[in-house]
Amino acid sequence: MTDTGQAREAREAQEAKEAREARELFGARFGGAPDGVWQAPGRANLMGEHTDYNDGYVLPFALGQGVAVAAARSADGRLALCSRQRPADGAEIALDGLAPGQVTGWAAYPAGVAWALRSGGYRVPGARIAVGSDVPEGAGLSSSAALECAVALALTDLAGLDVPRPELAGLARRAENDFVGVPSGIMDQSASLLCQPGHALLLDCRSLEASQIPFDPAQGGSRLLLINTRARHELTAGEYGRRRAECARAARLLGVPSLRYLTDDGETARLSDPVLRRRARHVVTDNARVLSVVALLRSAPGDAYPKIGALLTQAHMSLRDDFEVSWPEADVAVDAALHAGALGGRMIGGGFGGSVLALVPGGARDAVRAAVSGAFAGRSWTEPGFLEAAPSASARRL
Ligand code: GAF
Repeated sequence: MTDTGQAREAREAQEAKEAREARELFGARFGGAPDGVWQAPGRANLMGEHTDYNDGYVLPFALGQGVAVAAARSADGRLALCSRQRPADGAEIALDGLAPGQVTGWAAYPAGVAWALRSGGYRVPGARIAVGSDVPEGAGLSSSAALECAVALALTDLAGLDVPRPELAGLARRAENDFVGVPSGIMDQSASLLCQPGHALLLDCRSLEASQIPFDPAQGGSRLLLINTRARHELTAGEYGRRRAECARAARLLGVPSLRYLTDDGETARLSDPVLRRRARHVVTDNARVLSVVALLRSAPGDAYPKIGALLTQAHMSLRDDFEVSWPEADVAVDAALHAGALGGRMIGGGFGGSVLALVPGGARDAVRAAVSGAFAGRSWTEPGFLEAAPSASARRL
């Protein structure tokens, strides 16, 4: 069997296991069988970081790993929640009168989704929901958005509502922004709800136009290696919000509605504050890198990977030096991967912890893993985690 065939089989087996575990948890906690099981994937982002809330471009792809929810409609107008990852932390929430600030912890994400759907005019019912996940938490792979999207799909399906996916992504984001209080952009929810297998999703975050870009590194002999640096990523921490505010200020000073309107990084020279200048330069150059990667994938998919690798490494330097959201473990992982033969690599997600994405020629995979592990061991850091990623399907009923 080919590598791709093996990967597909492994993914299907994993998916069946997730569905089974979610059903079992549902039975153990609530009794009986759920009405269905829904799964939504985590994501990695090929290019375009901190560009979404600047109205720019992003190019994420869905992971095979995701959040599975086993759910059943209930008539009592309440959301009953339990999680395999947090067995001691169940919740029961009355939906009528639900408002931001009333629910904390992980339950705020599903509760926020119900709240956002109802605020958007979708009369979703009470439900019993059992949650399981194989997205590593705190790894910057969007486990929160996956949870939101799985719940959004489950609740709307249970209510017999057919909400267009881009709108559902917006409502899931609203849950995160306005209910949980995390000021994220639209990338993660869009990736979880709109990606297709074998493709990356080009999303124009100004118009919300989404295009599927064929993306299959295995065909070009390369692999996508995700390196979990084990430094935990927390978006609620203040730096993400600070970067957003800096970008908004830079745009205001430059007299544009958002940094997306700048297409030439020379224009950032008009900013006298060196910090704002660097922030703006990252956004402008990263938007351009997204478009370059898309052009490479469209014109020469087989030969594109060495060039895409170089762009990944450039993006890492920009995130490290201009946007200043990288962290020591990510910098060491990128350097070690490059020395061991990776075509390129960069931190992904919001930063200050989480994962690195390395593009690796098939033959160098083991050397790259050994080099990164060795570099971490040499610094007495926790052993990194490795995950081979394949652009996968978006959220669905299993
Ligand atoms: C996090 C956010 F949730 C996204 O919206 C995006 O801004 C990303 O950080 C950085 O590109 O994942």
